Formats: sequence, structure tokens, C-alpha cells
Amino acid sequence: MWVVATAGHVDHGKSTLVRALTGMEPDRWAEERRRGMTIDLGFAWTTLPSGGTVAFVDVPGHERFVPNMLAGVGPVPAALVVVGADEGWMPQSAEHLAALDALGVSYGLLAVTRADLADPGPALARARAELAATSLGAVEAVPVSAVTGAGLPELRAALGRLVARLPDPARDAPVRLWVDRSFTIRGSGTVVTGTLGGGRLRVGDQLELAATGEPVRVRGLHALNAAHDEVDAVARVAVNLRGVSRDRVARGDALLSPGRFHRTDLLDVRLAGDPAADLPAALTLHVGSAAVPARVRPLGPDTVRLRLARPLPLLIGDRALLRDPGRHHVAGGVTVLDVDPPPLRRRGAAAARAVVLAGLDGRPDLAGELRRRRLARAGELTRMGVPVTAAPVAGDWLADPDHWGDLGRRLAEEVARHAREHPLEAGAPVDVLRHRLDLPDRALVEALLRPPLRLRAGRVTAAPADTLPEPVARAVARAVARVRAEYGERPFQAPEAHRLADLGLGPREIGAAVRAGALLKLADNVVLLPGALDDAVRVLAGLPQPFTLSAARQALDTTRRVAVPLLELLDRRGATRRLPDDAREVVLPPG
Ligand SMILES: Nc1nc2c(ncn2[C@@H]2O[C@H](COP(=O)(O)OP(=O)(O)O)[C@@H](O)[C@H]2O)c(=O)[nH]1
Ligand SMILES: [Mg+2]
Repeated sequence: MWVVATAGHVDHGKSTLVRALTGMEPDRWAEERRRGMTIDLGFAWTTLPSGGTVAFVDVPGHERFVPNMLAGVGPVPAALVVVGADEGWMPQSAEHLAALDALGVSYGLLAVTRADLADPGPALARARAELAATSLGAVEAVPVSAVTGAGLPELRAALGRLVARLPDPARDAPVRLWVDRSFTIRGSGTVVTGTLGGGRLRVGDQLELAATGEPVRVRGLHALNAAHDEVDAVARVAVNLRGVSRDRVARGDALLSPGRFHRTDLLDVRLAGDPAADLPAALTLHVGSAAVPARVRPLGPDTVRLRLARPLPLLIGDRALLRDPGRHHVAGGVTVLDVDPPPLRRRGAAAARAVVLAGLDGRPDLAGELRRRRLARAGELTRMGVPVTAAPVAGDWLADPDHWGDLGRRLAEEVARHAREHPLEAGAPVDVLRHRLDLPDRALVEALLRPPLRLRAGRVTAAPADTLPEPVARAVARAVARVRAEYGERPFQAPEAHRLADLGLGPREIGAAVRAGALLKLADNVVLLPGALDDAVRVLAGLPQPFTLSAARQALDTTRRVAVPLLELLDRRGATRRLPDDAREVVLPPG
């Protein structure tokens, strides 16, 4: 199936032409038929002589109903532009064409109707010239009369050629079905309709409503009034939803493949063409079938930031248009550049952002996106419309290669710095490093580890060249346990050198025990248990200040062999301060 939307000024014969082509009545409402005027979208379809079915979305031409028109053409890739031979080019001919151009519709056909009432030549020439200057470009043009039937076979043939040129839809794309109608059918519940532009719908599918994110299930599917188990894009579809009341879903909402779209109320866009310098600060953004008030903040010469009154499921590269509802005029087309832009808090941030935006064109670009975001989750990127073709660095994280290399270097520096600042700790805790590098996930820290960095018990160390063989390490652990048992009650009595030797604690073993945080080394062959520093400060803080070395030695119940290096270490740590007369005072009482 193909879907084509009509476009053109009111009373130029759009609905009559659709009726003549399909034998169906596109004006659905009694009021429309009474007034002889399309108010809302109409739907009709026919089989083409070339084969295949084309469905028409018939739009209203009256200026009051342009928002309805936009809801109809938004999701449709091709247009049948209708101009009356007798009246020629008119204001909504121009406004509808501006809308098609803004949305980037590039497939179209021109029908000059009411050709029995006037020479179609002048209207055709004017319209063709107008279309040529837009995204539609050069189109086939066919004069027709719905009254005499003249030109209808030619128009059908031209439609066949038009749809043959339409690009194949992406069948594996996620579903984003913009809702253009919702109603209830007794016994079935809520039904929504729309133009399925990509992907596939199946009965039983779980989807989510864009407006609220709430999950919904497809209970039944219709295309062109016939029930189907599944429908592929492109198609006009009616979806019966389970468990949703009619008032929770309306035109402008969308049915989405779950988790596949980023809903945003903040986006940066490029304005098409020659943007007016005096773009109003408040406009309406039309995209898909949605129309949402937007605050406009200019950034660069042709880029603006939009703050929407409610979030929409938008992708990078989406086309939309801004309209001034008060002035009945399309202010311009926009291309979505970023659906998750950074906040502009600091001075100069807007100008810097304008420079970034100047380099974007709305084509999703993984490398560029990573360069700007530095780190991003695969799911986040696909939800913005960026295909993820690179391998993650950890979990579902992708990284800009330069940034990743930089992080690796900074990690090594932070590990070294932590070792300097905390010589007694057996490496830097992963969470401390995660903070220092401002990383969102500890898996990233772990993925950054390269030899000689390694992870042990939640800490990262630059692995020493002389790590102990396993049996030696066990012996060291046993020796340390003995020290603990013997000296735990006398925390400031260091084992004598011969005792250390008896326990098998030579310089290499002591070094390993210190790195593991099991012993505290004050000087060669002078070791204490690790809690001794805090305990010492606590004892010293209880002395009258300042205190002498001798007073400290007595209070700690130890010898000069221990007291001298212990106080020097405390001085270096800033816990105590040595005064000019060699007395000391406690600077930082133990917390
Ligand atoms: N004579 C003549 N009248 C037409 C033709 N097409 C439409 N009309 C009439 O023009 C009026 C407006 O047509 P309609 O289809 O409602 O226009 P729309 O507003 O563009 O949908 C109606 O009275 C139609 O009967 C045509 O080809 N020839
Ligand atoms: Mg009509």
C-alpha cells in the first residue's frame, strides 16, 4: 500500500477528485457534507491500474483547518497537490505547499482540477513553477475534470508512476505511529488510526503511548477496513488497543515500539531556507500528527532551541515545521539536530552551542555524537536515532576513542596519586577513581584497567613487579597474624628486629604486608599495626599541649626507636605540628 495526502486551497476540488478516483466519500462528517467543506482528515483508497493500492489522506483546504491538514500530511511521504483551473494559485495553495516543503516532502503530483470550467494552462504553469522551487521539485502535472471525467485515466497512470518511485519503507524500523484519529467502537474499545511510515505492527504487540509512556497492547489491526494479524509499512492502519480508555489517547499522540524513542521537550533545530530575523518567541511545532506550543530561543544564524509544552518522541533528522497560529502562516521548516541538548547555564554557552550546531546537519553520526557526548549508552543513542555500529567499551557504554585514551592516562595518574596520598592503603578504591574521573559507571573504571594497573578486592593498584608467590604470601599473612596477637594490646611496641626475623618477615615480606595494608612501616625494621596512627593521635591529643618527645614517648608507653619516626610520620601527615622549640602539638584531633 502507498499513502498520498492531498494539498490545496479550499474548494479547488480535492475531495471531489478523491471521490472520483476511489468511489469513496472522504468527507466523513455529516457537517462536512452539509457544508460541502472538508473540516477534518478524510480517508479513501483505490487500486491503481498499474497494480497496488493507494490510500488518500484528504485534507481540509480552509485556512482555519491548517492544523488538521498538517496532522494528515505530517507522516505521509507523497502529496497530490490540487489547484483549481478557474481560481488558480491561492493563499492556502501557497501555505500547503510551504508546509510540504518545510516537511521535506519530495514526491508529488499536480492535478489542475475543474478543467471544464476554465483553461487549465495558466493555473498549471503557475503551480508548476511554485512547486519547482520547493522540495517537490519538477512534478508531473495533469489537468482533470471530476465532472466530465476528462484527465482521470491520465491521473491514475501518473499516480502509478509516482508510487513506483517511492522509496521502500524500513520494515525493521521501530514503530512510531502518529495518531490522527481516536474513537471507540462498541464492544472493542479504543481504536486509533494513523499512517504507518516504517516498521511492522502485529496483533498482540506491546507498544507504549508517547504522551505518558504507558504500555498498551494491540488487540486488533485493520488496514483499509479489513482485519489483519500484521501490517507492514507503509499503510493506513486502525489499531484496537487493549486497556486504554479513549480519553487517554488523542491526535498528536503516538504509538511507539517500547524503549525505542527518546521523548524530549528540549531540542535544537536548524531552520530551513532564509530564516526570518524576527522569528516570534512563541510558535507551534507541528511534527507527525502533533501540534505543540514551543518557546523559541535563537542560537545561531539558522539554529534555535525549542522548549516544548509537552515532550514528543523525536529523532535526530526529523523534519517538522513551526507555524504562527495567530498569523496563519508557516514560519518555517526545521530539521532536528539534537534531541538531548546540553543545558546552557554558563555565560557564553549559547554562543558555544551555536558553533557546535553549525557543524550538524541532522544526519545521525555516531562518531560525531560520541565526540560531543564523550560517553553514551547504546540504548540512548538508538533512541535518539543514531545507529550504533561501534563496539561498546563496557556493558552498553560507547566512548569517543580520544576521550577513552585520555581517561586511561588519567586513571593511571589517579592511582599513583592515591598511592602517594594514602601509602598505607592497598590501592585506590574503584568508586574513588570513578568519582575522580567523573564516570557514571564503575564498569567503566574496570574496563579502563591496563597493565600494570589491576583490580584486587575492589581496589586498583599498580601491581608491584615483585608480587609474592602464593605460599610466601600465606606465610606473610600468618606472620602478621602473630604480630597482631602479640602486639594488639601494646599498639606502640614495635617487634624487635630479631623477632621479625624469627617470624620470617624480611624486607620483601614487610613490603608486601605494607602494600596490603596489613602493617604500617615507620622505618626499616620498625613496624606497627595499621590502626596505630589514629590511636597515637588520640593519646597525644589528651596531653597538655604542646608536648615534648619524652612526654609523648611516656604517654604512648614506647621507646625512642618507635616514638621518633612515629611523630615524624604524624608531622608529615599533618596530624601533629613540630614547633621551633622541638615541642609538638596536635593539629587534627582524631575524628
Ligand atoms: N465543474 C467542476 N466542479 C468541480 C470539480 N471538482 C470539484 N468541483 C466542485 O467544486 C466544489 C468544491 O469541491 P471540493 O471537492 O469540496 O473541494 P475541496 O475543498 O478542495 O475538497 C464542489 O462544489 C465540487 O462539486 C470539477 O472538476 N469540475
Ligand atoms: Mg475537501
